[in-house]
Amino acid sequence: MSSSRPISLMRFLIEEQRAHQHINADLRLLIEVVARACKTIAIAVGKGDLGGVLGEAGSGNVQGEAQQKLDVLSNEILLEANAWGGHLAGCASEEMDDPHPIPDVYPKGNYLLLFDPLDGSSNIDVNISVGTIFSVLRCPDGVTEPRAEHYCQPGTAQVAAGYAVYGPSTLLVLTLGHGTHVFTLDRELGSFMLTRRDLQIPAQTREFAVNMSNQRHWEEPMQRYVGDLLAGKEGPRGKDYNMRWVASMVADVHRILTRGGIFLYPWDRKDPGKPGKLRLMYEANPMAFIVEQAGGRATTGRERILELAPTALHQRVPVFLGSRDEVDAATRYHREHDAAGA
Ligand code: P6P
Repeated sequence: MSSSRPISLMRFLIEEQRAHQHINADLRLLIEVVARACKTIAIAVGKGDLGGVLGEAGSGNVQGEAQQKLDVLSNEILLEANAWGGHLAGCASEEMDDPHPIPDVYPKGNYLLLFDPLDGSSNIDVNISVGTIFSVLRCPDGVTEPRAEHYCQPGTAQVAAGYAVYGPSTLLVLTLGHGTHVFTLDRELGSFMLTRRDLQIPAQTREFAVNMSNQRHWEEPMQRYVGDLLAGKEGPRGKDYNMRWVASMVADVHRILTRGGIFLYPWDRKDPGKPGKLRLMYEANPMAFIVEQAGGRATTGRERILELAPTALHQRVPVFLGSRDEVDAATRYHREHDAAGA
């Protein structure tokens, strides 16, 4: 077979296992099982109205959000796929209040899997790209029944992270701590094939992603930062910017990984009790790991996301991530504001 053909996810993982000590058989199985679950979710998402799975499930999740039928189905697909392999000590999901133990009938492993089974699900009924986000941690030694506090590890403890984006093509973007790599689902083979190895985000950008309808609720440094972007080449940044907002984090982050940009979801006064909209453990941390492994940055506007010490499984956090120089600029606005007020 010609060497120009892309290699499969399985071959990539086996070659990574040979080349580095950071991946073992259980972690390889975990990634393959999650990838297979994402293929099943892609099929369900792709059926749309024909699958009878659009619309609300009639239930709510711990976030207080109405669950879509596909949210619940995607969650079940991931739980069932990961139950029997003996690679996990437990799972945690945006869609479940508490961590989900591995059934006693199956052996347990040393990894913890956290996921947002279907991110951006409010876009499903209008046929906009959605995705699955996942993060992998080690279960603390000696813990056989992991509780929420055992999942609350800093993002730097992640051994792997990835997302699937269900768009015009179905992609799996993955990091095992040695670069960020893109796999495209070959629907005829039914396999994810390596199409981009060691992706690098452009350090600079002219594109930002934010929900502008929240502008009046932002704190001063965020107002000033975005105001300077909108001022364009006549303003302090000296260049014109473009704006995109899909309202599906996976779609926005994938565009940024591919062509550069900055994703912004800051704290706002709309709900002062919430430190942000996005969840740290299964949205911000995995995306931050992926972005940093591609040469980008991810902060809260003040601190590196991966170094945050989590206090709760479903805690929220402000998110500024993407092109290195642009995230540094946005973070500088916030730090200078704080220093002036100190
Ligand atoms: P807004 C989807 O609900 C999500 O969690 C992310 O995927 C997305 O980036 C964000 O919320 C969109 O939020 O306030 O623009 O609807």
